[in-house]
Amino acid sequence: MESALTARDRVGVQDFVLLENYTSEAAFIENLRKRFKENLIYTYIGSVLVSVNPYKDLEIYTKNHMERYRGVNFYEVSPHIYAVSDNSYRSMRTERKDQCILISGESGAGKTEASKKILQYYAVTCPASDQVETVKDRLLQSNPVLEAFGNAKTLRNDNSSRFGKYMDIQFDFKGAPVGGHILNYLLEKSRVVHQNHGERNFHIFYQLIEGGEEDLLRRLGLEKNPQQYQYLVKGNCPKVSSINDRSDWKVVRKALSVIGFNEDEVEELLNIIASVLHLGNIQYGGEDSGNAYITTDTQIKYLARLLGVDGLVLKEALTHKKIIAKGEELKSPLNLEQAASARDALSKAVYGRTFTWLVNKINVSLAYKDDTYKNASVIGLLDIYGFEVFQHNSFEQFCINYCNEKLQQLFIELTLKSEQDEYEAEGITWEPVQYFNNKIICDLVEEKFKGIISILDEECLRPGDASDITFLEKLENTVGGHAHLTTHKLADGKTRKVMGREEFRLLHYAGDVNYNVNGFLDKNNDLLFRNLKEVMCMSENKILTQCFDRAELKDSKRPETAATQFKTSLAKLMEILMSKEPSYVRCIKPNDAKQAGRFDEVLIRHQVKYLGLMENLRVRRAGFAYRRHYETFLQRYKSLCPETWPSWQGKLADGVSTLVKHLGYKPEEYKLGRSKIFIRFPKTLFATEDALETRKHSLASKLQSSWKGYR
Ligand code: AD9
Ligand code: MG
Repeated sequence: MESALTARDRVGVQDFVLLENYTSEAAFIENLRKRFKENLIYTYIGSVLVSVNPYKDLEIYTKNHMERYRGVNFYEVSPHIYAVSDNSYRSMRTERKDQCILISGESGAGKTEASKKILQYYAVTCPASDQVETVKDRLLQSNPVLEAFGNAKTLRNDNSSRFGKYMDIQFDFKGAPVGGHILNYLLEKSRVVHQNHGERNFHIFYQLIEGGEEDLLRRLGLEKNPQQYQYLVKGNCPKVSSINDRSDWKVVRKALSVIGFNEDEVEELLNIIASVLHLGNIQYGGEDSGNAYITTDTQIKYLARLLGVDGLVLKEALTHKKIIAKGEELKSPLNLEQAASARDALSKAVYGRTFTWLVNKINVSLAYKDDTYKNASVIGLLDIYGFEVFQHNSFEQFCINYCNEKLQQLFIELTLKSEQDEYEAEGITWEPVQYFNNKIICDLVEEKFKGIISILDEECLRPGDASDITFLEKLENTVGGHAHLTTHKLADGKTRKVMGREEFRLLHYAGDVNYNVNGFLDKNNDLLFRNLKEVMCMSENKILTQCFDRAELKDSKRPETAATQFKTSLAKLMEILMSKEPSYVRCIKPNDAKQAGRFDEVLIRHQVKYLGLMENLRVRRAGFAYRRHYETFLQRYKSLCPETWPSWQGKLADGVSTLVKHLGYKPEEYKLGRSKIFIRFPKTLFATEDALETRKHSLASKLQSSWKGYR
């Protein structure tokens, strides 16, 4: 049998708080590496779960595993996503407090897989009834549908979620799941019309083309070859070895019917998907005057039929722009470039709004119908894009990283608060911890009038010569002196070299990121010409009539900009999360090659940094490395003291006190709270663990020799 000491050498510690040298990043990474080698992908920092993507199927998600984690004490079994799931579930049940599980990490780190594992855990282990079975099925089946429409192959992940997702699972008083609700954030619409080399459009397009039955494709006017479609060829990557579009199509079709889509709705939905492909194939020619005209009439014919719109009106709208000035309608022709961008704007709007419609439709199907469930308890799952730093960072990265700043702020505040609360509840003096509060960066982005978003909106609304560059200049003039923002103009000699003229740099909590302002105004405006909106409002497609509301045409107010909408939805999300008790899953991607067994240290060190794990550990370890309820502690170690073995009859606190005195704990090594023992250093605990191991050994060998005597 391996001793506790050598086991620790081999597989590391299962909780980073037990690292002797807890401030050392090298020790942290070494511990991760040891465990990863042994296929131990999960490790705790206190109650936070750190998970490293194994890039292979491990036999740790079976029903037996689920049973093993059900109802057991969090720390008594090895770290697992099921332990976190179970812990949240039990806290919800016993403390009647809503929970949320926040999953973060960079693209490909395993967030979506983790959220699916949690959902499966609840589906299998929670009590059920007939009605609940339907809800469980729908909750599970919402995933393939949302992934088909919201995920795509990127360079980083073959199944990358291109939207943020927060999902509430609602439970009744018996603890059975009875409903759910999904909020979606910032779908990457630009992917509909353009993909980088080696990337694809959203899965659904390929699934439909590869998997769609012949009559269906004929009706939609589609050919069975993705290479025929302009919107699918940009990345030059029609096939992905890890993806089977044809079988995924079947899964999605079935999922749609489980969720409750009827045949008509599916037909309308597919009409829209096919229409986007036809829109992409619309081509323009240029008249001598420079005005654009459409050269591909077949597409218009299909579009008119599939969307139920007048072909001529659509044609006109794709080549002209209509504006209302002083109450009068003015129409002006578009040039080639403008026409192509109007067409793409329409495709993005149609796809983006259809996606939102889909989420709403799933929500209707997940909504609990019975009034008796009104007071349902909730566990929320947040699977949202992690911090992104690319070679070229644009408006999307700006929004995503802003979101991560907000989540980090929440995390720091809540972790510190929960530490503080625990010390207070246990009657132990709180020792203040120094930490970096990133509120200053959140304010820089979101403050009224002076924040980056406000400045961007102001430029978007300003008539005249407003451009991406004037936005940058305004940034320089307004927040140029800020400690967390630099531009080429403001940079000192050292940084100037690595900054472009069109960039601004934000000093995020996780590191510095340069953002290129090109396209910021357009993306933030996210405008669709009025006449294109009008055509969509006239559509006979029932989904589109819900997506494009006529009221929008009457409303002369400008719609909210993309960044402001995002800011508002994030503020709401923070409110939701604040009202719940959080648990955290921090996902790490081990290498860029999507390969099993490869532990790329440089890449991992980066993630440890921008997930704020060292800071997290420092806060958690500031006072005491280890804390346990008296009962748990006594149960585990009582055999080490003759007075507590085989059982302690008196008060638990007295039992623990007797035990640790017998073990020779020095007063500075521990503190006794109201219900828990706090141990300051890991070595104290290790010595106790080793003593336990030695005792087990000597018992085992005694037992063996006494058996020999009988033989
Ligand atoms: V993104 O920000 O949406 O691009 P995620 O969601 O963090 O990203 P995802 O969960 O999709 O990553 O994981 C990427 C791939 O890693 C999966 O498709 C699996 O092939 C692989 N993976 C992730 N987690 C596990 C796991 N626990 N076991 C086995 C895994 N494979
Ligand atoms: Mg994902």
